Formats: sequence, structure tokens, C-alpha cells
Amino acid sequence: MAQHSGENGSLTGVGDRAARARAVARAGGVREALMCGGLPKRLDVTLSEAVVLGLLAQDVRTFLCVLGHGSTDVGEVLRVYEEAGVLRTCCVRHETAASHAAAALRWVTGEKAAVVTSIGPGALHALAGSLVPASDGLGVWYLVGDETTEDEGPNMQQIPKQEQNLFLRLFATLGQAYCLHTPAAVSTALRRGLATVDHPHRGGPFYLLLPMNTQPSVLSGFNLDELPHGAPPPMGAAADRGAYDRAVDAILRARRAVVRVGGGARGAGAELQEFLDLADGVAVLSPVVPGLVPYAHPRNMLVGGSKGSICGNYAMEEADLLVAVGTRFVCQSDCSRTGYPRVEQVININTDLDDAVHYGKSVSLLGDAGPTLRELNRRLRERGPRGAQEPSPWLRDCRARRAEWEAFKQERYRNPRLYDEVWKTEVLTQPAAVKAATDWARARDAVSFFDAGDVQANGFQIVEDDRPGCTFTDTGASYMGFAVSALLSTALTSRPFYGLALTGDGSFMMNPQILIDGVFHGARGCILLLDNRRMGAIAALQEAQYGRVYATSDSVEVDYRSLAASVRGVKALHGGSTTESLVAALEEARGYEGLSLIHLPVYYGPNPLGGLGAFGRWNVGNWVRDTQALRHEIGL
Ligand SMILES: Cc1ncc(C[n+]2csc(CCOP(=O)(O)OP(=O)(O)O)c2C)c(N)n1
Ligand SMILES: [Mg+2]
Repeated sequence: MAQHSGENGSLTGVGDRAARARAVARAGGVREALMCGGLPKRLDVTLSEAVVLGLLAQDVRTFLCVLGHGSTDVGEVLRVYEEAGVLRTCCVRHETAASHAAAALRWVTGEKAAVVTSIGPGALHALAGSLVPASDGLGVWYLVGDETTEDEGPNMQQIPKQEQNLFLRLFATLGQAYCLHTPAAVSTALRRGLATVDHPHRGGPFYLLLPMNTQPSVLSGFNLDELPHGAPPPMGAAADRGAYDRAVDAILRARRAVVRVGGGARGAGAELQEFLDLADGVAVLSPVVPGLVPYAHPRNMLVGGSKGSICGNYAMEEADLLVAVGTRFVCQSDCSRTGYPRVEQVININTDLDDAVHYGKSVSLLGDAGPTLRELNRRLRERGPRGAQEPSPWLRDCRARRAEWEAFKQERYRNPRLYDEVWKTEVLTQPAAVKAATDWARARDAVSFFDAGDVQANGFQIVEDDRPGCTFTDTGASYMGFAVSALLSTALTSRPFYGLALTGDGSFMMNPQILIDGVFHGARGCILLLDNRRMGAIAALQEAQYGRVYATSDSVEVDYRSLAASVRGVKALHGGSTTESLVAALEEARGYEGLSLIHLPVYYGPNPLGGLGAFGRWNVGNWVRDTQALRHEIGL
């Protein structure tokens, strides 16, 4: 029988929610409350409350929401628990932006969050946004409204089709999903979510579908012990079965080893650097891990692939041995399977079986990068390392290409301004602006986020990080609007940082909601809007492929500074047309303890000094025939 607010000391009734919330607050957590007797083991709770208690038990305390009729019941539980101070809800203006902020929070600080939406369009906005955590391996919860399970007739905003489980099928295609059709299955759903969101090597989005009629249904005598908690354990080093010896033989036989470093190598920086020396290898870093090998490291050939760099692509093009560490071979980074034309042997370290056997000619080491590299290093030391003293011819050649790349970049930085046909004046180039801004961010300890487009490609070609965790660029999904939305994570974290979102005019307008949400929730960061008055990356691709630009710009002038200034609380600035004026604007933004926007007109045009070029192959547009033919010729 429901009671009121536990005033009579009861905590077990459906109506005792507020008292339970206070008990959780007093004990410092659900598990803690259970252990100290602050909460009884068996309770009558609604499914919505069981879900929230379950998430709290997994240390999910941040909820980003756009509520609707599909989620008011969960919303009411969140209200009561927030009032008690055990969680924080942030209402935002767009579900995709909520998803980006939750993904960024996980990426930068490791803190977890849940995105809460209504049924239908809101849920689909979140689903679209979840391509980011799905692509970049980030654990994020999604609580989305779903149609009623009694099938009394069509629900507004459901998929209009006489069929069961349509949302479940849709969501389960993109990640792990569970529909709480049967409330008593809640602990199993929460356990599946835990395994996905807290996966030790590759987290992902977990979608908990909450039918509108089961949310308020009561679980009588629900046993809190059933709530899962604690992260699943990580894998260790790969099992042997002779694979290490075969790998070491291949390394000692090779003359030109390239080590491709992906997101799975995060946390294995020290092992990796030792391995580079022992194997006489050079590193080519995926854009998701800048700084994992420091920029200045003599064996760092930086990025490679269809955007790439002179040195990174040279190393890929010439290598006879590929050591792939925690990478999944996305087209842009391995030139659509044509990136390693001379490779005779692959050593592939990955925790994911499919990724570990991606290429032929592979010795696959199915295990965690750090411990597996440690074991490889140990055996290499035993067998006598190579390349210990003199730089080998391979390293010398690569270093020469690295010097060429540095000179190529310097030439652009020395010519930071060009006359632009649209702006009708001299403006900064993107390379010059991104270089000045990221140097500034490094010096000021700001975390840089990159949006899609030329901004992103220039970004990963330019950044000079000497440690991991300074730059976050969603090259997995390359989702326009990610970077600006990511700034909201500065307001959600308990580990404060200042964010710099480098965005294009196209990307910014995908999610301008950050101007409002950022002010309301207290974001600390700056949007640097590089305005070339078009979707530059696509225009450049059209130009390169077909010689004609089409449908990638419009003629509408937007005064982004005024637009930003119209939101009270946003500091709106102009970046001028020199690197000095840009840095001055960044300094002014940094002096403001809130959200700023700097509008910076930038160059778009044919002058090669206006960009950083492309160096590899890509299986898109009219390059498809040649790229695919080469892929089959290589046969890797
Ligand atoms: C949501 C989304 N839609 C479309 C794309 C395809 N796309 C990639 S870059 C780009 C243009 C980006 O324009 P802008 O942000 O202005 O950056 P620029 O390339 O001009 O520097 C587009 C349309 C995408 N990555 N994400
Ligand atoms: Mg643009």
C-alpha cells in the first residue's frame, strides 16, 4: 500500500519515493544505502524508479533530457531524486546535442551519463547522435520512450506500421538494446547495459526502451540486490599458441615496420614507445589518439590515410610490415584497404576478434594492447632488439619525409592570410587559424574538440599534442555539430576543464542549441567558428573529383557574432583577420567564465596555401574504380 514520503518511517511503498531518495543521498549511493540498512532490500517501486535506482547503482548520475509524453514518468522519478541531491538532470534543446554532450563527457573525463528522450522523433534524434559513441567506442546510456505493450491501437509518434518491436529492431541495429516490455526483467536489462556501457575495451551506446505503459507499473517487493554494479573485467595479454614467436620472427625479418595506432591503444603509450624502438618501427596515429606518441617523438609519422600527411602516408606506402594496434581500419585511415600496398606481413593486436582478423597475412593477437605489447617487448629484448643504436635507413627515410611535412606546414603558417572572393578581403586561412588556436589551447590547457569538415581534417593534420587527452575529434562518425555540443560536457563534469570547439559554419548551425543550453547549465568554453561560407570539405571533394562545385553553399549572409550575442550570457567576439587578433580574442574568451563564440571569416579557394592537401586514396565518388582495383591487386 502506498504511503506518504516515509514520514511514518516506511521506505518500502511506491509512494515513499522521496524518502528513498533522501536515504540514498544520506548513504552516498544505492549500494551504500542497502549495505548500511538505509534502504530495505525489498521495495515496491515503479519500473521507472527501478531503472533510476539501477543507473545510480552503476554510478550514472547525469541525465540529459528532452522529455515528452513518452517519458514523463521517468522524468518524475528524476525530479524527486534530483531534489534529494543524488543526481543531476539537464534539460536541453535537442536530443542529438544531448547525445554529443554525453559522449564527450565519457570521452574526456570517463564520467557516465544517460540521454532521456520521448518516443519517436526525440528518440530518433538521440539514435542518430549515438552514431558517435558507437563509432568511437564510448559507453553512453539512452532511455527512450516506446509504444505501449498492450497494443490498444497506434500510439502517436510510433512507427506507423502494424508490427511489433519496430523501435527495438531499429535501435538494436546500431547497438545493444532492450525493451522493458516485462518490468521484472529490469535487472537483466540493466546488466546488459552495464556490460555495454562499461565494456572494458570498447564501450558503446545502450538503448533502454521504456514502453509508456510499463514505466509506471509497480514491481512489488523488488529486490535491490538484483541491481547489477561494478565494471566487467578487462582482457589481459593475448594467449600465446606460438603467435608471439611468429610475430617476433616477422618483426626481426622486416626492414620497414609501420605501427598503426588506433583508439584501442589508448593507455598503452609507454609500451608503444618502447615497442617502436625495439622493432625499429615508425608510428602512424589514427586521429582519435593524437599525443599518444608525443608530437616531437622521432618515430612519430603523425596521421596517414586519405587526408593523411606526407610522412604518415610515406610510411604506410613503403612499409613491408604492418603492426596494427587497437585499430579498426576505417576507410579514411587505411585508404579504403589500399593503405599498405607493400606489406608482406601483418601483426594485428586487438580485443575484438573481427578487427583482429581484418587483414590477411596476419598474426592475430587477441588481447589488450598494453599487456600484449609488454609481452612482445619482453621477447624482442630477449631476442636482441633492432635499430637500437644508429638510425636505420628506414627511420632516416621516414624522418626526411617528416621534415618535408613540417616544411610544408610551415609554409602555410608563414602565409596565414589570403584574399577571399566571398569575403572580398584578406582573411586567415584555416590552417593558420587552426594552428594558432590549437597552440593557444595547448599553452592554456584547454581541451580542443573538432567538428566535421575541413576544420576536422586540418585539425588532425595540424595538432601538435605531446600527451593524450588534449584533442577530441570524432573521426569515427564525423558528426557535424559534435564539437559545439561537446562543450556542454564542461558543465556536467566534476573534473572541471575549459573547452575549445573548433567548428565550421555548416557544423555550427547543425546544433546552435549549445548557445542556450551552455549558458543555462554553465558551460565553460569557446566556440571558434571558422566561417568559409560553405560546406568546404564537400565542395573541395567535388572539385577534386568532378571539377565542379554543386549544392554545397548558399548566398545567405549570417552575422554569427550578433546571433551569439542575442543569447544573454554568451560572450560574442570577432576573431579579426590575423593570428594576433585571433589569439587576442581567444584570450578575451578565456577570461570569461562562461560560453563564448568567436566568429572568424576564413579563406576558401584554389590557392594551395589555403589548405593542407590530401595524400591518399579513398573509395568514394569517381575514385571508386581505381581504388577498388588496387585493393584487389594488393589482396591484403
Ligand atoms: C550531420 C552531418 N551531415 C553531413 C555530413 C557530411 N559532411 C561532412 S563535412 C561537411 C561540411 C562541413 O562544413 P563546415 O562545418 O562548414 O566545415 P568546412 O568543411 O567548411 O570547414 C558535410 C556536409 C556530416 N559529416 N555530418
Ligand atoms: Mg564551412
